[in-house]
Amino acid sequence: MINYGTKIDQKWQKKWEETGLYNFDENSDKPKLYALEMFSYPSGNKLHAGHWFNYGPVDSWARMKRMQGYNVFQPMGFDAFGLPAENYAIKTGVHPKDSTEKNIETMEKQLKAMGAMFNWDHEVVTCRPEYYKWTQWVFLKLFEKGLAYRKKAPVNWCPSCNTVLANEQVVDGCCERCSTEVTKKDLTQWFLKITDYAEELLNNLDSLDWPEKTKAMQKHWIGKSTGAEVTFKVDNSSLSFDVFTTRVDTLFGVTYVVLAPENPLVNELTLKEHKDEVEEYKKAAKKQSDIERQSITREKTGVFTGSYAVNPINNKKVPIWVGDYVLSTYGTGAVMAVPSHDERDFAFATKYDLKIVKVIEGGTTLPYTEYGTLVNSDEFNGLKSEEGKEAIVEKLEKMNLGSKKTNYRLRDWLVSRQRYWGAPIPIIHCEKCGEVPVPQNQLPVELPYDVEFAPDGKSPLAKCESFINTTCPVCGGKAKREADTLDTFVCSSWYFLRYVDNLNSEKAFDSEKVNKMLPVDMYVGGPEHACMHLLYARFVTKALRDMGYLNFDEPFTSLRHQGLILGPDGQKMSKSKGNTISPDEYIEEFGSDVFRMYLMFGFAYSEGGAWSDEAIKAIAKFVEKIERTLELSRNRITSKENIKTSIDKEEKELNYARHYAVKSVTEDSLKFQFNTSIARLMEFTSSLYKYSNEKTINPQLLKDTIVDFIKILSPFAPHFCEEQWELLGMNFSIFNEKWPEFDPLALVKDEVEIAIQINGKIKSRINIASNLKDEEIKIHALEDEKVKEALVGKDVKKVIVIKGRLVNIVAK
Ligand code: ANZ
Ligand code: ZN
Repeated sequence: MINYGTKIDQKWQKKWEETGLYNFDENSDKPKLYALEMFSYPSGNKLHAGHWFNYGPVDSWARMKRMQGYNVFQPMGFDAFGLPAENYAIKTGVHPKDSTEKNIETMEKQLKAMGAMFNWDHEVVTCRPEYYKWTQWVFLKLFEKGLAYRKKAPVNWCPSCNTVLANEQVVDGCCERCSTEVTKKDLTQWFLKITDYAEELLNNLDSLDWPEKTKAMQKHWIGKSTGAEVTFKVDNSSLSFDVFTTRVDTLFGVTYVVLAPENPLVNELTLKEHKDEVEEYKKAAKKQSDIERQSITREKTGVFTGSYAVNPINNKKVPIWVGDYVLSTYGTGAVMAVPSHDERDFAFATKYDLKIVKVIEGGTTLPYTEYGTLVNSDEFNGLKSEEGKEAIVEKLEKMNLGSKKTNYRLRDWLVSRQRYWGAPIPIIHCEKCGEVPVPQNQLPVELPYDVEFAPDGKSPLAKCESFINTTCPVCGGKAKREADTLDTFVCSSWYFLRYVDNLNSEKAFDSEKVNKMLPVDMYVGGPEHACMHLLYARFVTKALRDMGYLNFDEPFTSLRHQGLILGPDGQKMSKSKGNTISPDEYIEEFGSDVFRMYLMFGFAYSEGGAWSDEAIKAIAKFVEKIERTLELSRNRITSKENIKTSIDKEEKELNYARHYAVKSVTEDSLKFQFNTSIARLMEFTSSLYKYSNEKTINPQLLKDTIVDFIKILSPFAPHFCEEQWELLGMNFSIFNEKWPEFDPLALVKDEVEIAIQINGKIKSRINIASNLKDEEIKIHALEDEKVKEALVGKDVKKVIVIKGRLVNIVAK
């Protein structure tokens, strides 16, 4: 009889649900454990192998934690707003709300078939008004604190999605979603002031148990850089401008300055005879993306404005150029150029025949970009770079022409989207009162259903008269609603808070409840979220903390990333390549446990790899072997024949296998090393099988051992193990049992197995006490029956003992 598969799955899933086994008890006095997997996007493609790889192993981990005495909270929900549903609607005419709700229904069923301990009564769905009401509330709180603002700015525009993109959504100059090349557009947009938290977002990274690579990516994205701002006056003019430099020690080497083409000063500075050329250059620069402009390999270009600036440290006049390698969005949009010590400046100066003055002694060739000793720098000559920086800034400060300055690469988060399927931004524009927040008692600002959402670059909501026209909450006059919707990353920047208190209709969440349950103890999801979701969630947490709603600094204490499951051909799964694996068919055939165990055994969790049908079949065979073994063990335990009460060599071996497995499965699973955990369970199964076939057995020991065996297997094969637990005559549920602990003494082997070779070929194996001396081992080896037989007619020339493992006999 086969005791795994969908039938067993359903039996136990039903029982778990009926008995409310996994219901979260917020009043439990056990320590809390918040295990969270990144929620899914409800797509028409249903759950794929990647979802299972994300959710299954984490559920196993959480089950182990539950058995170790934790009060586990493991909620699930849907990140339901966003472009795919809208694009699907444009293609098929099915309204995003309808397709999304339908997809959620299917995916909920699939997720339930997984048999995870999800707390479904805490589910959140971000596109439902009862959720986005509070997303709007979060936005308004940020607005109140000056952390949400509107400004006209050159923004990233995807001409195919017809919407703006956050910097984080531009990958190598292309739209993260559709890979179309991103252009720049001047638009008035909403931003969240994540930059206010740049320093804390950077500093707290060190305290997090996160993958180092992810921390490094965030660090780089935040991009802290310490230097100085230096003021250059424009010669023969009252104008001046600041430059940001990380190398103020090279100030004497400045031979020209460069302004970004977008810098508003350019118009004022450019002399008549240079106007045409500069205008043309500006136009051309507009077409380039920031990424292209920063490319190291691209030839540096620029034009001269005709004006000069004065270097504050030595009063030398230097020409002012316009060049697109200077970005308007970084620092001050102006740089002091030091061709002798900067690659880009060197290339530029060489091309346009500008002066090059060496001011740092160190290397043999120019540009020399390392630190060194100052030369050609008047009173600062002889100082080391670091000292030079300090001394020069000090002098600039005295003249009021410079100071230390820290810059960040991080930009404010652009959150408005000109699309339909998102949470409306809860702001009303009044001619008299300006931007007026929608009062809290009028939330949610509901997303209207009947809207023409085909994208034409304008917000679909702007065309919906009944939505857009309203009255001003302050003066009662005619006003218009904000027509843009929020980036879906705003919805997901706080969902982990709402899970705890998802039914609250008075508040986004009860602070006391949330402070008790958070931070999330273990967060698991894809690494692609390093500089988006994970950064945004940290920012919103800190902002809400500063408003007094939360008492913790970081949302996710520990973070793990799952790897990617590839198609059988080793390629990324995709419909067009025809290499996708649909879990459903495998679940139908093997059930959830085999599928999950295959994923856990077949791949290193953080790495993933190529799918293999053979390997999943091997796991099914393994489960069958376990089943046979346990059946045999049960029969031996209940049979009154061939039993003993003593603890002999066989019992010691079994006991060793048991405690070794408990130890390694516990330790490896904690480290998310599920593949080695299952390998240990395989070894344990073999030991059990061997013992169950012994002539005489110790029934008590065997029973204790299979109790532990089923327990440590249960997180990996939850349905199967409930069944086996029942067959053993134990009480429901195994998941209320305590996780076994290992006995270190059982792991001290007092006997070891030694292989005996004759002329390099293994002839026999013997068990001997582990503390024997080499001479004693030799005697045991030579006395072995098989060895004696093999040595008949031969002379022993030499016996070599290799410590505790092997005896090699050389004989002729
Ligand atoms: C003079 C200098 C001399 C520089 C030298 C470097 C080496 P990070 O580390 O990324 O902060 N810079 C400043 N603003 C810029 C902008 N808007 N667009 C392009 N480049 C800009 O880099 C800071 C350095 O990048 C600054 O230091 C400035 O060049 C340049 F031997 O100033 B440096
Ligand atoms: Zn008004």
